[in-house]
Amino acid sequence: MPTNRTFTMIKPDAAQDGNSGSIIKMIEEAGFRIVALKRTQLTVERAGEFYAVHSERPFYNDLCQYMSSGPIVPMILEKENAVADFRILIGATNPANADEGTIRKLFAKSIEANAIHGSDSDENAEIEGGFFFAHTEQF
Ligand code: RTP
Ligand code: MG
Repeated sequence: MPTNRTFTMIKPDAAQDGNSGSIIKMIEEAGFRIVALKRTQLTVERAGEFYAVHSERPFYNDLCQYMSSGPIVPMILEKENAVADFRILIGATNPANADEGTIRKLFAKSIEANAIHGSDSDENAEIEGGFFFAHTEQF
């Protein structure tokens, strides 16, 4: 089967709590290959751009504040069926509904501070990866 790519970022709550290493270990043990990785911080404007699809939602302003509140760890990942399998690995948006053993069940604090992002389609994975990484940074 061909591999494809997804995009993820460890969100400020998990990065601040020192959980990046544990989360990256879970990602690699689940069979994802890291294609690109860095630690960086979004401005509130860049967070707004990344989550522009949610600009009409009531939680948008809070989300942009939260996502710019501290360092994040964006990554591009590769695996067979990467987008769908990664959504299973991270679990439901609200950690109260996340399955046992998922990253959000283990590390998320709330529906907003939910530890990690995962792209929802191949098309968005490409766009989101390009938001953080030049092609010369993807191996
Ligand atoms: P993500 O895009 O971050 O992987 O999360 P998702 O697909 O599971 O959830 P989505 O609906 O795309 O929402 C994006 C992020 O917005 C925050 N959120 N807050 N307060 C709320 O009701 C609420 N709902 C969503 C979360 O950080 C969510 O991951
Ligand atoms: Mg989403």
